[in-house]
Amino acid sequence: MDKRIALVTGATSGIGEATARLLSRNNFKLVLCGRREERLVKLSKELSSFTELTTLSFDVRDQNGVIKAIQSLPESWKKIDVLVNNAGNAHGLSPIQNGDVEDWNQMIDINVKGLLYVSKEIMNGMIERKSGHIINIGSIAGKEVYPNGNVYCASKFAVDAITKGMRFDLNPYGIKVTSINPGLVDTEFSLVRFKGDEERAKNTYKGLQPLVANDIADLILFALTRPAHVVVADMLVLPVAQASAAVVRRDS
Ligand code: NDP
Ligand code: 8X3
Repeated sequence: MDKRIALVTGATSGIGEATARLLSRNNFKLVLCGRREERLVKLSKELSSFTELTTLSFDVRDQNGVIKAIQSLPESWKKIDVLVNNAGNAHGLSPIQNGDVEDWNQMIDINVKGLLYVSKEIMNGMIERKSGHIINIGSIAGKEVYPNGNVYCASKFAVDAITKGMRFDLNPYGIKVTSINPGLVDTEFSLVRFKGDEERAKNTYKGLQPLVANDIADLILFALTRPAHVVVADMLVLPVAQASAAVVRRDS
């Protein structure tokens, strides 16, 4: 079987990087995306013994940059079979009345508008070919609001709504749409949320065994390898220690 081409956003770290590693060994050619170009180049070199790869460095917030980057793909890379919309982050964790408007803008621009810009560039090709698979990385924060989660939760609720919208609107074209919604995963996520404060980031996972990026990559591969007539629509995955967005059992 020919290898499918998968474009993974946020491949420079965490869930996206683990997904790139796993897909490279499982019959996918890869377009690795992220802003940190040196990481993309390093990862691409490392995985080149397993598959063909190319890289695109762009900021998902910049619609023109997104269009330019995706249109710059060589002809042989333009037929994207799989889009993993993974790029995203939380910025800050404060009561809404103390929220930083710049943090709000980042979360809405990256997690919501960025996902839309990338999808828009890729969906039309899938529609023409009447095939494709879009995997959106949501979150338990897109299913339940938790204290101080306010705008991050809103951005992930928006991802949930967009995923459901895609499922309706792309249904006539046979395009699969999957939503994967993790709980606590130990990546660079908390370091970004707490603006480089390593102590606070570490405390997020203190006293529990969180998920690791590879746990989510496994589910992405599972969803991508179901038979043609099956779509995994929506998965919620938590560490055993987590019962809900706000209820987590920690060893003292
Ligand atoms: P990481 O911080 O490890 O990775 C985030 C990725 O997103 C990086 O590769 C980063 O690349 C990319 N990214 C961020 N901003 C931009 C931007 N403006 N333009 C392009 N790429 C960008 O976190 P995770 O791996 O944990 O996060 C991946 C996804 O999983 C996110 O959507 C997150 O919301 C979601 N998630 C995470 C959970 C967790 O607990 N970790 C739980 C549930 C969902 P670069 O900086 O190089 O651009
Ligand atoms: C990341 C999980 O609980 O920190 O989306 O919001 S959480």
